[in-house]
Amino acid sequence: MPFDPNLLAHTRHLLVFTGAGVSAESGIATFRDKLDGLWARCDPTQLASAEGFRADPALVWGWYQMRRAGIARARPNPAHLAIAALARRVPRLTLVTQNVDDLHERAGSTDVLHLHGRLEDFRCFTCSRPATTAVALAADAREGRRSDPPCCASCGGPLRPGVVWFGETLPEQVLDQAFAAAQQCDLLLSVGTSGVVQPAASIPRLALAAGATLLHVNPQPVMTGHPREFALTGNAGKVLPELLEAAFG
Ligand code: BJW
Ligand code: ZN
Repeated sequence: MPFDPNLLAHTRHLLVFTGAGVSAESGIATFRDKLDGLWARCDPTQLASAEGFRADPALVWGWYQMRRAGIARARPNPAHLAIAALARRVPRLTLVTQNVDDLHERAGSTDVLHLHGRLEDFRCFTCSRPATTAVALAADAREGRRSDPPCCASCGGPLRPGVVWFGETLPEQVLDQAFAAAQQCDLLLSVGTSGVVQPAASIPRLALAAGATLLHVNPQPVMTGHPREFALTGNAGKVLPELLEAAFG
């Protein structure tokens, strides 16, 4: 059965749950895309881990600097803009993202719940103190080189990005707010995520279990077979503006 846009038009609490695919059309590689250059033989699950950082801090820091440079050059795409516009159309919208970029904010979304942290935050790998000075983006970052992390002003340890790596716990308050929204929403719009990384991937399942409808937007098949689950197959930058038009005219 196709998704009826009237359901969106009559939604009271919409939970938008995004993954790397929402930023793909801004030119940001998704997490499971093949890596280029120095990182072609690296596994992102190794790079995004404390073990990977401990083994080779300059490799991991260089990868993050390269991604930071790409995000600084990128612009929000029609999918980010459509999500920001949705907040003006429904009585209540909660935006939960797994992304560490700031493209939702730059599109005009507010109160974004970042489950996996943000690339622009830093803390010390050794003593965990947050770094108060902004980290400069080296001019060669976009070329993708190894790069030694800056040192902590308190203990001299290496700084690390304030993101959530594999094996680390998610920010508790953010996760609690996301789970609460999953249990309260009447529609969950899941955009551009493979839905394999836990505990984030349990959010759509939690919403279904609490009685919500689930709508996926993804060019790949992601349905699990639940009777209240729907999919719009395609790129978010095309599908979301069309969905808005169909629901609100
Ligand atoms: C488009 C598109 C377009 C493309 N339009 N769509 C239960 C079972 C098994 C394992 C675990 C479990 N619970 C926990 C684990 C372990 C682990 C885990 O889930 N592993 C799985 C891989 C199996 N989880 C953890 O370790 C988490 N921590 C934890 O559980 O702590 C508790 C604990 C601690 C200690 C001991 C024991 C327990 C932490 C997970 C942190 C994930 N972090 C990362 C890196 C963030 C920093 C960074 O960016 O560098 O987060 S990993 C990476 O995956 C990143 C993403 O946010 C996340 C999700 O990826 P996403 O967004 O779905 O991207 P892709 O690339 O997978 O998919 C893109 C999608 O877009 C695709 O579907 C495309 O088709 C689509 N697409 N173009 C629309 N134009
Ligand atoms: Zn320190």
